[in-house]
Amino acid sequence: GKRAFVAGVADDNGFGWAIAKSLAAAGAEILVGTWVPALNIFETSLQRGKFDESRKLPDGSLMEITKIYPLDAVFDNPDDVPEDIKSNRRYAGSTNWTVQEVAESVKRDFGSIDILVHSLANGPEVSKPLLETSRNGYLAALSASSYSYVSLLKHFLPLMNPGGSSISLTHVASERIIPGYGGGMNSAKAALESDTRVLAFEAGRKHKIRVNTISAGPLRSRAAKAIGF
Ligand code: ZID
Repeated sequence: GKRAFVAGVADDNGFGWAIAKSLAAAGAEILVGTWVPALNIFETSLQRGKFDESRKLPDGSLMEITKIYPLDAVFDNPDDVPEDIKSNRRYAGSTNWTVQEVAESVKRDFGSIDILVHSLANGPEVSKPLLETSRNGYLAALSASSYSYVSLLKHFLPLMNPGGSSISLTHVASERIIPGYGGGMNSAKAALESDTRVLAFEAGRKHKIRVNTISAGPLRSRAAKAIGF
């Protein structure tokens, strides 16, 4: 069977959860990466059976998540983590959650994966029009929503089996004006799409790994509700 690492699952409402379920239904083993500040509530809800109804697979069995890794995809290694995050109460309880450390942990625990899913985005100023977006807000959107994919793929490639596949989720706002999707998120998705072409070329040649991004239709996920969709 195949093994998948799905980054960006913190409840049962988003694309990451749905993709994990489809992969589980097709027989894949599921590992997830959960944003550190959301880890506690996700693990607790899962343990208490809150997601049992939505864990149901077509054959009646429940999706098993073999392991949940804390992850913050805006940091590549411990040297990148600023003091205020290190000492933040929501982060202090977890360890090894930078991208490089998560890849190392997965390698140590399982050796290899076949499928990498990037289902995460964040734009702190998403509700601001581009004309009112700060430099920091814009760069943070790119860091969390675009470079996070470059970084994940870079660090997971060495443990991906040849013939494997990687996907991310993009947004039509990369090519059309979508008022309300501000803060540089349009730019972040345009970067994600352009990077997908380059990464497909590079990872395809070097490691025989496919790289794609899917421009899905709207889904009332937590992230979508937060921006009023
Ligand atoms: P979600 O909240 O389930 O997933 C986002 C996840 O990212 C959450 O679990 C966060 O905890 C996690 N996260 C945030 N920051 C970090 C970080 N630094 N490190 C690790 N994890 C982090 O929401 P979702 O399912 O909507 O989002 C998944 C992907 O789908 C994202 O890339 C979205 O941009 C993308 N996407 C979603 C929608 C949608 O409808 N929900 C659309 C397009 C793309 C969309 O809104 N027409 C109109 C609208 C749309 C599509 C078409």
